[in-house]
Amino acid sequence: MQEKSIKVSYLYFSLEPKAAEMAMNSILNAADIKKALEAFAAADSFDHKKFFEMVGLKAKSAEDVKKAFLVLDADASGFIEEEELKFVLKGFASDGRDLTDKETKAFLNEADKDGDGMIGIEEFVALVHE
Ligand SMILES: [Ca+2]
Ligand SMILES: [Ca+2]
Repeated sequence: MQEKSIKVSYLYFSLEPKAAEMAMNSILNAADIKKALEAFAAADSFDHKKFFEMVGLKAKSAEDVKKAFLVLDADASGFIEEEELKFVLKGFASDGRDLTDKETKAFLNEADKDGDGMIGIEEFVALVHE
């Protein structure tokens, strides 16, 4: 199961590298995304609160945040799983870096309020607007 979700995310981002970026650019400003990705370019520097603020997602309505969630849920399972979270920056821009395991786990722990190991859509909206 775990292996399958890794493969799905990998395929999604390698075959359609621009699909997620294009969808995200319909919600957010590409220049803001670029700036935010540059701010967290160093490994283990990722801060989801500052990132969501910098890309402009925090200021968006719940409806727009849900649209962003659907882009990041690459396999359309209804959840952002740990393996999708690792590639979450590629959902904003195709050249976004992978999160480190440490960043991925910290991000998941912050977002996963019900403790099922995945980020549901309502958990994502709550996290972004936190
Ligand atoms: Ca998913
Ligand atoms: Ca959860």
